[in-house]
Amino acid sequence: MANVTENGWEQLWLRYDKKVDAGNGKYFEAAPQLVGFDPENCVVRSALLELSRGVCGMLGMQMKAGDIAKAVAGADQASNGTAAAGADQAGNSATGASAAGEQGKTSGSQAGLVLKKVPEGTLTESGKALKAQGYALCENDGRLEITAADENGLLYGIFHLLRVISCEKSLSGSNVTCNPDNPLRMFNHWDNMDGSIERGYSGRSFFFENDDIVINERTKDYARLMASIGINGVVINNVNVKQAATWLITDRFFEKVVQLSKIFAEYGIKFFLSLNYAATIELGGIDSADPFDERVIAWWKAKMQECFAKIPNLGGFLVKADSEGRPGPFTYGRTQADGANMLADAVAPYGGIIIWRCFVYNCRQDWRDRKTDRARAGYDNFIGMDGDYRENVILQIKNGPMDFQIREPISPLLGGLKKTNQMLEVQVAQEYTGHQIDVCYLIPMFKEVLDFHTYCKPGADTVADVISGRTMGNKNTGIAAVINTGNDVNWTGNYLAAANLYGFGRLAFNTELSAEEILDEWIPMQFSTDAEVLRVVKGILLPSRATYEKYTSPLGIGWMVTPHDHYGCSVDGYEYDRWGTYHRADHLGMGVDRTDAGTGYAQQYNEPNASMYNSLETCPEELLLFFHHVPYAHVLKSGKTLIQHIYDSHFEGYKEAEAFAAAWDGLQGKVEERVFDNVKERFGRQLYNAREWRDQVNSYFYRKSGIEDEKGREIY
Ligand code: GCV
Repeated sequence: MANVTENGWEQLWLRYDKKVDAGNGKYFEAAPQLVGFDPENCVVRSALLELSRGVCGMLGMQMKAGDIAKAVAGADQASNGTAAAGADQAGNSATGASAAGEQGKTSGSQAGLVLKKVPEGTLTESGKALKAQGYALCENDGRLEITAADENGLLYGIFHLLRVISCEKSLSGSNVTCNPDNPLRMFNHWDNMDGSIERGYSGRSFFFENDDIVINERTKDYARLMASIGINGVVINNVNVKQAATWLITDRFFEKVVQLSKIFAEYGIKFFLSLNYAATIELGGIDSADPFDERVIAWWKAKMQECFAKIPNLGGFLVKADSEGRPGPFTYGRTQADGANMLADAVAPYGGIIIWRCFVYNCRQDWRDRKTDRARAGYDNFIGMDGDYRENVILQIKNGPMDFQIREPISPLLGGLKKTNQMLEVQVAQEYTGHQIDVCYLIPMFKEVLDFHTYCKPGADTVADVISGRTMGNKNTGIAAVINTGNDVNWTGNYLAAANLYGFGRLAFNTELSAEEILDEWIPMQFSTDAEVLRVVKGILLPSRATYEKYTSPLGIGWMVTPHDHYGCSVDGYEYDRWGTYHRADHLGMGVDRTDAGTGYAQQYNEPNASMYNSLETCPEELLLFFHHVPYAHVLKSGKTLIQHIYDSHFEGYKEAEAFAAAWDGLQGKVEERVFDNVKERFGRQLYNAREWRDQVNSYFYRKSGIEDEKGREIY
């Protein structure tokens, strides 16, 4: 069961240890036939090598690297008669394929594995049209065929096949077509060049150390992990681009940037960098970053020409402007569209895109006037320019209007913007959701976001519709997550946090997957196919978000975390409100009035959402305190008063966390010892944290309200 490689890090769900063969070995007795794919293509080669590695590890079908080279060579001769690339050079894995076979044939009767390229739009066996980066996997009479319109599709098809083997399921009778729902499926790293990670909870960066770029075998394993879940774009550096990171677009780092981006290219992943909007000042020696200044425009044009000429796999750039101290166009009296478009024009000749974040707000606002509302900022700063953005600009919008709280309404910009490319940003890194100490499976939350009806267009109005391009018919759209990885042996600090890493990628590819289906894949791949392990881990993960919510901030109010660190309870701790009034709690009630009578935020939604949130009667209760200031005696639909709900949910949340820890204890001996110990140790810390939250929140509101707990429990 060993899964720590000799290099010192794990393979997570790509561990490829020995599995029970559910009758799949027969597809790999002969070398796979390549039809239409260029065997010299680096992504094709990665796919074949992954196949060989997986089949060898899981089914024990030995084959030397030379044999896959033969397979590649055979295919190459059959398709275009040129010499093949030596797979030996590309890796040293073994493969289940045994001989070159009759390459290029597509005869329906031939058993084995066929990897076939077809034009986009081709109808698959299951009657669907193949899209870019999609694949079909089909089995008939011992012949298994992966059909794809491009190399990414082939790679994802191979990973699908390996997933099935890893879960000890049969490939026989397979007939699926999997097209990606989102064109762009990205991870954003908040890694700094000194090796630290902003909001990182699993060690240091594996991309950077001592203001330099790190490239090693782990980089490749990272790319494999990403490709295995369908990720096709990665931003390697923090959106807060400071000091050395500003120089990533200069000769000082180009050589290593290129090396890194080539590794990504081998796995079909576009390479992105975060940009410092003020680079004209910091690098260019120009005294301005005004997007209308000709010197600024010319500098960026030349810089982008240089970047795209030097970095072959560059997809574009991510920009955080005018937020939390970062520079931006506001300094020059320009709009966010002015800034984004100036950069978009500079990258357009090279097919580049600019992903512009909508996390723009004034963190120095004075909250005491009760009208000021950070939640309003994203919409107020962007909605007026809807339709003014270039085609190669995508606005990246956090799921909620504030900042990745355990419960927030969906940002009204999503589906509020009707003529602008949009991308959803979620946070897999557990900044506000337990720092990868507390268990918190986030996929149920992401599903809620994707399923939300924005009412922007009849029949195609969910967030999933908007970001997939279905609403507007646009193609520069997608989904991004702030990643939760670091250089810890297990990548994510807590082993259970890898469920969020895996789950995000799978969900980004297929937004229809349920949170449970994702676990049904991930648990057998990463831990064990033992039914008890599956039952217990699912029993912990599926309700874990609800549990975390119960023992932290109630009914959508959010925050109440320690300032800056964002772990642990501090009821008045919201760092951008130094008067401690964010939650508006007094002796009578609590909650922020965001109705017409309050900050007016509810009006930012399309109808009927605006009215729904505006009214106390129709506002969903899980968001009650986000939208309304409510007396403690207010009776909820459950029949409980608000204050009793606070007490009860906090006691319940703690008890549930205790039950998770006990359930995990039952897995001793069923999962590897270091996995068991790691999660057990985290549960110990989670219980301490949950108890602190429970007691601090309950005491705070008991003292404010003076209302006793009906159940007479100990509240101080
Ligand atoms: C990268 C929050 C986080 C910051 C983060 C910021 C952002 O404010 O606390 O660490 O900065 O969001 O998303 O830009």
